[in-house]
Amino acid sequence: MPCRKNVILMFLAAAAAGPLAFSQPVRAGGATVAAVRFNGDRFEPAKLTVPANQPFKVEVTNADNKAIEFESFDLHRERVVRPGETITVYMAPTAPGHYTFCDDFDHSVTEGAIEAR
Ligand SMILES: [Cu+2]
Repeated sequence: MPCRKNVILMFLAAAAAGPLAFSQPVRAGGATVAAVRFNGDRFEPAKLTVPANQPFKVEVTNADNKAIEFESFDLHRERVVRPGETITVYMAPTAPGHYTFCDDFDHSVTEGAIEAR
């Protein structure tokens, strides 16, 4: 259970990241939430940064008019996201590293990545 001090330190760390702050995850209800949006041909942002060794959630919004399958082979998750839908994918505590995700329905879509650190 994280204490308030850790939450404040996380916000300070996010603020210190400066221009990258827009892609920093939000911590709500004890778990980090990182949001990504599929806009028709790519995921935005292309890279999500989350804290290592802590559970986190990825909110995936599909802003396109066709279904996608949000898939991370690295993190063992796959979820269909219908047009206009936002889903939440729960992730287990993850070792520091770089983990890719893709649209498993369309491999021409540029892969995104989750950076745990
Ligand atoms: Cu799949």
